[in-house]
Amino acid sequence: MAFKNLRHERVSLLPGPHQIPIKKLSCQTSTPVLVIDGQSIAGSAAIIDVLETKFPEPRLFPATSAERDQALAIVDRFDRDVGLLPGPWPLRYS
Ligand SMILES: N[C@@H](CCC(=O)N[C@@H](CS)C(=O)NCC(=O)O)C(=O)O
Repeated sequence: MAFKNLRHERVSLLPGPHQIPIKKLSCQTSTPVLVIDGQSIAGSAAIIDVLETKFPEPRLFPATSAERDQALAIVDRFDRDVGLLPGPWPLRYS
C-alpha cells in the first residue's frame, strides 16, 4: 500500500486472538487481509492482484505474464513447502 502511495490503516493483531477478527472478515484465519471497497481480500498474492487491477502504477507484479506466472509459482512453492500447513495452531512447518 505504501509502495503504491495509497492511504491506508494498518492493524497489527496479536497472534492467536487474531483469528477471531480475521475469520469474521475473511472466513479464514491467515493474515494479511485487505479490506478495500467493502470487500475483504485474503492472502498476499490475491491482495497484490486486486491492487494491480485498481492501481496499476507503480507495478508490484512483473510486467510480462510469463514473469508474473513465475512470481506466482514462487509464492505457491513457499506456501506449499515452507508455509503453514493445516493442523493445530499455532504453527506447524514442513
Ligand atoms: N503466503 C501467504 C502466507 C500467509 C501466512 O502464512 N500468514 C500467517 C502470518 S505471516 C498467519 O496468518 N498465520 C496464522 C493463521 O493462519 O492463523 C500470504 O502471503 O498470504
